[in-house]
Amino acid sequence: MANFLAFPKNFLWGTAASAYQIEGAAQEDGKGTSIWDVFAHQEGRTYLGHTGDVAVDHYHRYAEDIGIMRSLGLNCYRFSVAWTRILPDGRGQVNAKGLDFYDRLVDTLLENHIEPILTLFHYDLPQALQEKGGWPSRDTAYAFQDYAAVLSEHFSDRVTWWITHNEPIVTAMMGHLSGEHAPGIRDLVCTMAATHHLLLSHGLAAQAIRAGARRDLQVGIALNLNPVYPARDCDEDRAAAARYDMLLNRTTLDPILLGKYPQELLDLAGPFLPTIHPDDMEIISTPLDFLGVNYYTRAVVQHNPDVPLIELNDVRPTDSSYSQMWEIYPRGIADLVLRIWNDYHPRQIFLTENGVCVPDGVDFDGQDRDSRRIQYLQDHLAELHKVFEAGVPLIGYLVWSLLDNFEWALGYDKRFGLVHVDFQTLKRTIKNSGFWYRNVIRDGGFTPQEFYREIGVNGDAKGS
Ligand code: GCO
Repeated sequence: MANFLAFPKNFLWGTAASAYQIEGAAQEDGKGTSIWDVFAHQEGRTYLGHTGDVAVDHYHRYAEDIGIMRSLGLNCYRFSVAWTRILPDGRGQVNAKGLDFYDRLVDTLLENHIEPILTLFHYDLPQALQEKGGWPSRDTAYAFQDYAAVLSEHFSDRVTWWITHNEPIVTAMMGHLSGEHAPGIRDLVCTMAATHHLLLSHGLAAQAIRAGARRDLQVGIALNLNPVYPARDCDEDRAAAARYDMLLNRTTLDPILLGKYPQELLDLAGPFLPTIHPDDMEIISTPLDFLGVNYYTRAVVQHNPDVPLIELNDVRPTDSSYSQMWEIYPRGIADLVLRIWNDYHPRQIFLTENGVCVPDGVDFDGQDRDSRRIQYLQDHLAELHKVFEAGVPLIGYLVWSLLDNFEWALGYDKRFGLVHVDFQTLKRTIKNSGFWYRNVIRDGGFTPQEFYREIGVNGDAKGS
């Protein structure tokens, strides 16, 4: 029989979410308009024109949702603050009703012994700042610094855990290069400028959060990182993998943890970077208490001289398993965390997102039998357990997400929740994965089991 995999007593077990994806109440209590409010309403931007206007109505149902968290035994919960609820135009006058909502949220979490983990920015930039240039403009970084000071001043008496940005490379790339996310720009110069200013704003905010704090805080950032593997065992593909790793991972890791951009990035895209001021790299590399890692999948790439600039393309291994969005590759989480530890030695590592979208729904008897999700979470946690054994200071794990929610351009078509949400009635139903996670938290670990085994086209059982 397999062994019980035990996690430390003080391990942080929780879930993660973001404001626009769950709150709804897009026009309520003095909230300003964000770039996602605008973008989702533009024709053709999201699946079937879905928007976050109502989302899963967490703004009104937060108490019910915290009740669910408590019933699952979560000891922490990561959420993001909508900048436009606090400062409707991005800067200037503070909207007291916006602070009130997050006061109610934070206080109710604490009453239920759930540690709040506050993310300052999860893609929903105030539209007023977009109109002044958005992230490609350096001024936005200073506006973010002021916003961080307001939040720290108000919440640092109760909130210990702070995350400046969620996945800045996604904001830069999907918002400014592929245009799949708000603000829907497609321009390399804007992308590089956004990258630098997002990083700068991270450092400025980290400093502002600590400066306004009334006690010791834990300040970090959440990066989406994908370990990159060569498609074939040859020098060209290995070089392509190193190049892609540099773009996806080192573009943010190196400045934040080493205080410099990778030389290869400067060689490749240097002319597209904005002016870097003398102190910028020092600000960007302000020491952090933890590094947040969001992991979902790996990348596999091959050399391709026909692709401009990067000369590579990604491939989908045929002998693997897939969710509705990505390859399922549990080993990647251990490879990634070990690599980050070896190359960068952050003080602590926090797994700030991991999860999967698979088709699931409520059966006739009211159960949601999402065994593929349970298998995914179990296999990733089992890999993470190895990382402990290697001595990496891993402090917590957050499932994306508690509730099914608005998956950006994919709208409500993709479900990531431990809790099913009927998007018509907004009824919440805990899925089997939610009950499984509750047991893991209660027991401080689990004995690996088989919940779901895929059958390949030739009828053989497939390993995950
Ligand atoms: C992101 C975000 C989340 C996503 C999640 C699933 O990765 O874009 O952090 O908002 O919903 O990662 O794709």
